[in-house]
Amino acid sequence: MADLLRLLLRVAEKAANVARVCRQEAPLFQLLVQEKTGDDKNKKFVQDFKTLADVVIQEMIRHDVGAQFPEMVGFIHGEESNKFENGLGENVIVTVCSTEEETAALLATVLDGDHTAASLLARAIHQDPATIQAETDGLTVPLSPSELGIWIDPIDATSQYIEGREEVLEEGRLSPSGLHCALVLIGVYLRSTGEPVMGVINQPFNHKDPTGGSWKGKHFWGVSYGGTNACSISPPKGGAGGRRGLSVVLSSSEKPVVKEALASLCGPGKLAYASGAGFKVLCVIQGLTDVYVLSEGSTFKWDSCAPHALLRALGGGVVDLTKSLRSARGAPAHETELTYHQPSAECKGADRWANRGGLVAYRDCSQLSSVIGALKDKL
Ligand code: 2IP
Ligand code: CA
Repeated sequence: MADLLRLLLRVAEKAANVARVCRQEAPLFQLLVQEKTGDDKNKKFVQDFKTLADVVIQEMIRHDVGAQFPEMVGFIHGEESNKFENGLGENVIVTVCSTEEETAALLATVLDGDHTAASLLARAIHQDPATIQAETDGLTVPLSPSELGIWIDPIDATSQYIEGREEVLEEGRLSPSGLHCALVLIGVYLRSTGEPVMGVINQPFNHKDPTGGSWKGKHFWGVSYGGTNACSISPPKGGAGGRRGLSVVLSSSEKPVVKEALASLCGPGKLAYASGAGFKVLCVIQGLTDVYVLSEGSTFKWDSCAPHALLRALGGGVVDLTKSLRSARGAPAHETELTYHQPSAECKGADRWANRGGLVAYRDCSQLSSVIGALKDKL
């Protein structure tokens, strides 16, 4: 497990590099942002480029993990399909080839022959990332790769990534939107039960290097299985809300009835809104807020798996909101914690992997109970 964790930290850092390169290198950045002014055909092409950046990152992770752990091939899933239709209506399977030149040539076919952009992207994909320091020595978990599956979200909060507003993060303060909300999420689950056992989160745009002005990232990881719980960050101080009162983060598009019920539970100034599903869970992990509530089925397994594993390592979790409300109303008890191994049979396409009942992400069980109690008669 420690080997897998080290590999995931490395590939997440490579993914973060690709995300940074797409904003730093002018020919790629142009492709990312010209959507606003382009005509329809151009819009379609740029839309494709955003998807391409995601697909390339996902395939790179799949390639590197599959190379070191062949037992995991076939169990590495992500948001995107690698069957890619370019702006000219041609179908191309995007993969990472064995050499940078081959990858560049393949990418050029989906980038309308733009060899400059294709070469820049290929270089970032094949580059070795900076060494990631992680205190993983002595971490032993009795699981083998053949028991595990992976969910990848190459870039969560894509809209914030594209918009690219730069914020200076303040210690201990939740900053609701901006480039820092974009995250690379890699979650590992147990194939037999679907429980999330390991998560890596890379925040490619955490702060700017004061000397060179280039963006620097930050990474977080957690492992939780059996009696072993380990996390790169320590549980936040202050325990279960106590005197400071409960704080909650929501999507700005949350239903008014949920906003109102939680506003009266938390009191003034304790309700925050932020972008990015992964980022909101990260805010709970970091103790910037206590709970993240979402009443819609608008997140997916790739959004929640990685940060869920970190929350479990800290003693918290992520539950299905609808199931939790049902059991609070007296329905027979069922497992409410989200799992990652089974699709919803009654749905099609990406919806099969949606967290359909909404969710609550928490660090502390008593805070989860307060939230469920406040919403029990409202939804
Ligand atoms: C999105 C992204 C959105 C989030 C949505 C996710 O993933 O994180 O920000 O909505 O649930 O699926 P909101 O910000 O309202 O919480 P992606 O950017 O990868 O599509
Ligand atoms: Ca996402």
